[in-house]
Amino acid sequence: MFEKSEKLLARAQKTMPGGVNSPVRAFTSVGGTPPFIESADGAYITDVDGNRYIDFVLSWGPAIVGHAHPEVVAACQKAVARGSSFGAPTELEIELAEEIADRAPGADVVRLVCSGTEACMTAIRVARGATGRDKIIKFEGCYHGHSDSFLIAAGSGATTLGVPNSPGVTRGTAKDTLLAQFNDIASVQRLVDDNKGDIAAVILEPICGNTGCLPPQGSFLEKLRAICDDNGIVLIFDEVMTGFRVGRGGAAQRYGVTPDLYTFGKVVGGGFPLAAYAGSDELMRHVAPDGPVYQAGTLSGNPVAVTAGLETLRLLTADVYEDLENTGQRLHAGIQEIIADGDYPLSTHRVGSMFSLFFTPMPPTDHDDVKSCDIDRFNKFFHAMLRRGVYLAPSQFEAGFLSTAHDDEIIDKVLETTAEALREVF
Ligand code: KE4
Repeated sequence: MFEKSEKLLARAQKTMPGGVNSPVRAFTSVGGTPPFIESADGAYITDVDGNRYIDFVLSWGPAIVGHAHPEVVAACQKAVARGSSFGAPTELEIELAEEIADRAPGADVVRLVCSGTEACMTAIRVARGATGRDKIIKFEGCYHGHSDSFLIAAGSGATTLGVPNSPGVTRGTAKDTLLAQFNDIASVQRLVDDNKGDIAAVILEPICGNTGCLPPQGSFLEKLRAICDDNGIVLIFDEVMTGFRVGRGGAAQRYGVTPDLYTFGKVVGGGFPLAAYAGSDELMRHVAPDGPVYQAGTLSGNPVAVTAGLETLRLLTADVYEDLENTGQRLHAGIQEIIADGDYPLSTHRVGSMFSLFFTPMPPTDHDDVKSCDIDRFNKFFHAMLRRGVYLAPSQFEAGFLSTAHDDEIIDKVLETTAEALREVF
């Protein structure tokens, strides 16, 4: 089934770490050979061995209107024929900035960059520059890209001081990152009380997507907003995954809580290297050349990526979001029925068109809960689905995504396959 992929992996490993350009693609947590992909269309991807899969990774979120959407492809072909990058301002960038500002509440001023990592690392720089403070609070299980300030593991529980969780990250950097627990507002209040006047920002995924899909519980986001207001702390919503995915205005609009700064990625670039950070006029005017906080990028806002982002956002109408919601509901209800019928020790979370099936009976509320999942059985399920032509994220700690191309027929097929795969692994 994977002969050509196996050969390509052996060759790739000679010239690239793990044979991949991003670690999660190497299947290290689920084992086995990652299929090398040849092409994708709509809800499907096809590997070099000719295996065709229903895709729930969608390049980790961007392909919300399906792979190779004809209108996106045509627009990008025209754009690239006019030149791929000028290193100079273009009208297209204004149009995308205006589209983003029109959608996300409070995203009045926007800067386009090339990756979610770049957006997140700059957002905390803006917060530090604007407040003159050094420390940030992040949440265990939330991922904001690979810049040093975020590659921090939980230190000794008591102090919750961060420690580097990657060689190359200095203790000097780690000491300025404090760790709280998602959905545990008391863990945030303690850090704020213990670091009065030193915290520049709280950054979080308003809906976690990097420890599986974990929604905020109760009034967690409102309370976070209040703590930041009371203490002059910049609240940053990392909506790289949720932005324009869980609704037109992302999680901020869905939950009615407006952050001071946003980061966006994935959907906003339509599958091209494009991301953004955005926020209030007051905060964003700190960014060069208006202000002293420096950030720059050779390919920032390049016309081809901006075209893909614009075309994608313009396809995401209110009706389309309703369709995505209905598809998500159909999938979710079907899986919950399978769990009940089979009395499986499984649980689920879904927000709009992002979802997770957790190999633990109680729906998790934080990263520790997800760590208690039966990872071995998840891995067996992953491969049972892959062999049956369903491509899930290769980790229990990732979310699944739907696109406008995942129609009822595909959902019903996936539900059938899920029932079969669960019978096999339990
Ligand atoms: P990038 O630098 O990978 O474009 O974005 C980093 C990032 C920031 N914030 C959130 C909420 C994210 O989910 C991400 C990237 N997400 C992962 C998947 N969970 C990307 C996949 C990968 O690392 O290969």
